[in-house]
Parts: sequence; structure tokens; C-alpha cells
Amino acid sequence: MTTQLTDLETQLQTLRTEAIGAIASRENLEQLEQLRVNYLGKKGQLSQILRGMGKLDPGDRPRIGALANEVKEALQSELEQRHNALLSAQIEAQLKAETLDVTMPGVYRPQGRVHPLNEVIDRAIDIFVGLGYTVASGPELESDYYNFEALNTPADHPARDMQDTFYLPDGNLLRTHTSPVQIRYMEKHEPPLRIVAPGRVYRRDTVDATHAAVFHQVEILAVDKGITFCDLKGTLKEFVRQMFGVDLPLRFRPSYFPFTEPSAEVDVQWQGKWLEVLGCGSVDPNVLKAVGYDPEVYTGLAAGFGVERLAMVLYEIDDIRRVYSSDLRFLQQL
Ligand code: 2NL
Repeated sequence: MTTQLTDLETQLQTLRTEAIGAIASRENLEQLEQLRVNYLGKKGQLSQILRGMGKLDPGDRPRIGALANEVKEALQSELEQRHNALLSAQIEAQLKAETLDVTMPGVYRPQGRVHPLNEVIDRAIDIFVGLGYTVASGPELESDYYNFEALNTPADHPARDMQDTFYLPDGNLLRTHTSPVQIRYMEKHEPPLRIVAPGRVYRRDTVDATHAAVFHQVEILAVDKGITFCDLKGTLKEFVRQMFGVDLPLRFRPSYFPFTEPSAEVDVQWQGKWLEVLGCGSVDPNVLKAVGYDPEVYTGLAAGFGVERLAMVLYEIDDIRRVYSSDLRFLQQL
């Protein structure tokens, strides 16, 4: 009996000392919870010790019971204190990790923009779409037929010269204008039609301040019964008004293109100077015939402009090579 009693007392004291040390050394809440279960849980060490109580002398029970309670309370209190300390530390660490320094410099995100050439193309398309035109496109690699023959451009015409056109060994070529797009469209559609054909074109030019070997063109074509040169003038006047944002004086100078008759070049008066911006004319009857239209029934208007040229006028660029330089310091100024 006496040994059992001393045993229990010693066990309880040892448990208390050990547990207090263990609680103080736990570094996180999970470890602490494991410890609580280990000491105070249903199958924990304290319960195991107390199971020995039944064998005690009834007279000793109250003292041992009191000690057991004292140990239990001491452990509960230690666990609670450690729990609170660890919880505060955890919150503290989380707050520190999530601190947002509003004085830190921002991250630089470069802002892209539409290239001036695409801006001119997009605006021109918008204007013609507003006038009822439909966008058409086609191949850049063309046959002699679509680029020249169907456009009333005879075999001995200077534009067909090797000096002016990029030919492939097989006789095909890189289109010199977007007109072949319109020939292909007319072959597949019946009038009335109104199309706008933007795109890349190629000429075998020596590159200088005003010439590039690859450039862009926007052409328009309308075919219907009763279309006159007057419709052409009105259309181009409206185009220039919207493109320049003001009603500028226009000048139609007689000119020549194989695919239009009569033909004209259009100048706008801009900042005191006459600047050539467009070529145009009434569609040559031979072109209508080539696509199977009856020129006695239908007439057409057509016009074309070089995008680079118009961009140079609108943005006051003096050298075409700058437009292609990809020098953002320059392009961002436009
Ligand atoms: C210019 C002048 C022009 C056309 C393009 C055209 C197309 C067909 C029939 C008749 Cl399918 N004409 N296109 C007509 C006149 C002038 O372009 O200076 N371009 C840069």
C-alpha cells in the first residue's frame, strides 16, 4: 500500500515536471495539441496514472486526488499560456509576411500602341466601311494575268518591266498593287459592289527617302449602273474630309492609269502646299470586260493611295525609312 502511494505521488510529480518542460519547448500549435492529447487526453498519461487510484487505500485517495487535480490544472494552465503565446507569434509572423509596402516603386509595364501605318489603314477602312464598302483581300504572290493583263496593262507597258516588278523564276510575281484583289472579287460577284482592298505591295524601287520596295496600298472600287466621275469626286472629298479632320481644298489633275479612263491624280491643299495623295478614275471598259461585266450596262469608280505616303503627310514624317525603323523613340512621337 505505502509503496503504491509513493509511486503514484512520484509519478504525478514527475509527470508535472516533464510536461511543463515539454510544453515550454513546443514550437507550434500542432505539436502543442499532440502534447495535450498525450498528457490530458482520455488515453493520456494522467488518465493512466489515475487508473491506479482504485487500488489505493481509501484514506489516501483524497490527497492523491487533490494532487492529481493540481497537476491537471497546472498542465492545463501551462498549455493555455503556451497556446496563446504560439498563436500570437503565428499571427505576428503572418502579419509581417503579408505587409504591403505602399512606398515601393511600381512595376514598369510598357504600353503598346498601333503602328502609324496600321492606324492610317484602319482609319481608311473605317471611313469606307461607313460609306458602304466591304473589305476584300487576296494573295501577295500573283500571276501576270491578275496583276497586269486583266487590268488592261499591255505586255509592253513599262510597269511590267523587270526593273519595276519582282518576278519569280516561274513567271509569277509579287503584286505591284492591290488591284488583283478586286479583279478576283469581281470574278466571283455580280454588281452592284463596293469594296476596299488594303494590303502589302511590292515594287522594285531603289530605296530612298520616299521609296520602299515593300509598301502598303488601299484601293477602292465601286461598280454599278450609272456610277459617274461625279460619284468618284464626292466619295474622295468625303474620304479626305474624314481623314484630315477638315474640309480641305481638292485638285483633280488629269493623269493616266491603264485600268481607268479618264484618270486623275488628287492633290490636297495642306498647310499652304498642294500634296498628291491619291490616284483615281472611272474603271476602263476593258477591265469590266475582262471580268465578264457588260460595260454598256455597268460603270465603275476606282481609287488608290499609298499608305506610307499619306502617313508621311498626316504625321509630317520626312523620310519613309523612319516609318520602318522600329525606333520606338521616333514612333512614339507620332
Ligand atoms: C495610286 C493609284 C489607283 C486604281 C488604283 C483600280 C482597280 C481596278 C480597276 C480600276 Cl480593279 N482601277 N485601281 C485606279 C486608279 C488609281 O491607284 O496612286 N495608287 C497608289
